[in-house]
Amino acid sequence: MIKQLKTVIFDVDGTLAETERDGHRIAFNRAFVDAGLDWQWDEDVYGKLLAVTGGKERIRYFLSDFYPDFNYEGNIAELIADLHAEKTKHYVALLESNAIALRPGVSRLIAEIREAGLRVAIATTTTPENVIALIKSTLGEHAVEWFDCIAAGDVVPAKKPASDIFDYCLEQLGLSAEECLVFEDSANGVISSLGANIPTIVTLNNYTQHDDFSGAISVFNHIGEPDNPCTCIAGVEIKGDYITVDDLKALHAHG
Ligand code: XBP
Ligand code: MG
Repeated sequence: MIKQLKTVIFDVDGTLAETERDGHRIAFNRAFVDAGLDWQWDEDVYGKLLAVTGGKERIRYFLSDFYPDFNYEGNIAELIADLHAEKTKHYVALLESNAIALRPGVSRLIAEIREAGLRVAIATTTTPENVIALIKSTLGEHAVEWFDCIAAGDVVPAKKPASDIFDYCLEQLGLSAEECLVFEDSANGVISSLGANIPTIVTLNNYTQHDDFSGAISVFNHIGEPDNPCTCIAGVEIKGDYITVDDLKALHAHG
């Protein structure tokens, strides 16, 4: 028998908001300028770098695959850690200036999930401070308390596409995979959530539109609003123009 849906787990970057292009990328570039480095990641390069999740891991990937001639006398792990810490400060400052809005339908659907007596949680690769700053700047100062679990960053050894962060989230929630539903935006995210056996819906974005979402229940362009309809790109369709809690329950039953 299919288990009842209890909790909807949201990825953060690219799913709740367009944080990659407008947030993380800008923050990395500001940290590079501060450090006197001439690296600047344009939108195209950043799209390629997104193959690797995790900011520190992404800088390391840039150096190994895009800038192998970079010559550094000091300790490279320390340089990466310092750059990442500065980048996080810039990113949080960007959010605090309200530079980034939630994607269509996110705020409405989270409110409806809670009103329906279901719960919400987060599973992300980014740092807890980044998640908290995004939630506060978009949903309100106390909205962090709405989430039963905020599973984030280095709390697990292996980042997405490993399933560790979703496994950890389920453990914290005390729920089985079939009692949850995930929203993801990327192939790495879907590999991770499906690796934890959690039924998954995709809301893709410009960076992830050509990703392989095999195994996802449905792929939409976004969650949708009454005045901003969503489109189902693949998989199980919904009845209306935007995703509701009833749709989530129906989609979950296909998982
Ligand atoms: C998010 C990421 C993160 C952010 C940067 O992936 O890949 O690396 O780009 O975050 P997902 P940090 O949406 O799949 O969780 O710099 O804080 O690591
Ligand atoms: Mg994402």
